[in-house]
Amino acid sequence: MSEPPAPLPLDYRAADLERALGADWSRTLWTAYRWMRTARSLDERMTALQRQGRVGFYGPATGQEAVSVAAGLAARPEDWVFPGLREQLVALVRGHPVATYVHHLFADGMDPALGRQMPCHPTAREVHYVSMSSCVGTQVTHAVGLAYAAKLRRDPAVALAFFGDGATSVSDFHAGLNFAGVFQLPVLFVCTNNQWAISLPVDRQSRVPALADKAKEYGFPGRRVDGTDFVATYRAFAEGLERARAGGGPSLLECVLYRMSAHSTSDDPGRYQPADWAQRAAEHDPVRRLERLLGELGLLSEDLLRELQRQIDGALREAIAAAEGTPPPPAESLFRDVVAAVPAGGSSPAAPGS
Ligand SMILES: Cc1ncc(C[n+]2csc(CCOP(=O)(O)OP(=O)(O)O)c2C)c(N)n1
Ligand SMILES: [Mg+2]
Repeated sequence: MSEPPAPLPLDYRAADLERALGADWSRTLWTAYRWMRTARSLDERMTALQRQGRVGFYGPATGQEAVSVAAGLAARPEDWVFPGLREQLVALVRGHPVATYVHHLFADGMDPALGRQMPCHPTAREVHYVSMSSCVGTQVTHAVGLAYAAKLRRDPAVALAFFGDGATSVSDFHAGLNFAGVFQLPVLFVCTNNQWAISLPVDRQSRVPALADKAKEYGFPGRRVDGTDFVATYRAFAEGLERARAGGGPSLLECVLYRMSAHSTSDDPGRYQPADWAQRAAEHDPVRRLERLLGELGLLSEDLLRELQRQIDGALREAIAAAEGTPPPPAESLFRDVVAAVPAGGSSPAAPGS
């Protein structure tokens, strides 16, 4: 696998930050940091709970937090989010309650999907966040379909289509980008290139080193951004969304980052990653990088950090206790939102052949 680039120093000055994030830049940075820390704590806690047998499955997004927070803060409420495998944080930043997400992870009676979806696949219609699909890449064409409808209806929504580096090898990626290019649709394609598709490194996925270059074939621009730099990533999202909103058509944003965790709780990366990968990836930790920047700007102290972590831990503890104290969905909820009238026989599906 090719050598990853060295992290660029985050040596932003106030004037750069104002240009990138707007006049309220210090509040934006602090909000971003709070969400990134929350996500990191969720990943640690849920991975531990899965190991204890208290949740069934979890897919961490450790190392990818800056991208989801940048998207969540840069997009407008009318935009629609079609996540890949690791963008649950976008829904939380857009206002889906963390406690509701935790109910979903426990698949209890307060889970909006009523336990009928795999854990870690939340759905949050109220914040225009579509349930993710474990089938790699299928959401790309769904996002394009929404963008086509938005254009026909003159609706100002932009569709954000997230996917991993591995998804650039599936046919839905190519069909989706081609259609969006031909019809100049309001879509921002976002590739979170964490350099792995489970055990397959990105250089076995594509001969082209920069995945952003694939956009050229479909007639629109692609750009690469350091996806561990919140400021640069936010700016890139703002520009891509603005272009789509103004009728400029689609673009592809490749966020280069480092998977700092296993693919999921069903994976053991020790079987295939180089021995020094974890250490190299940790040098690109987006949470530590933003923390350092906030410290240099005088916006973060040890005391503030301790207090923030105390609040996050408290909220998660409460949410987990509430979920574990909630009964499972009732059996008769099996058909809710599925059929208008529950068929005779109540909640039990008809026997085959009957
Ligand atoms: C169509 C399809 N093929 C294969 C799989 C098995 N699978 C699940 S995740 C994954 C890798 C995805 O890699 P990437 O797109 O880079 O996303 P990441 O997990 O790195 O976020 C594969 C091959 C699947 N779920 N769907
Ligand atoms: Mg990947």
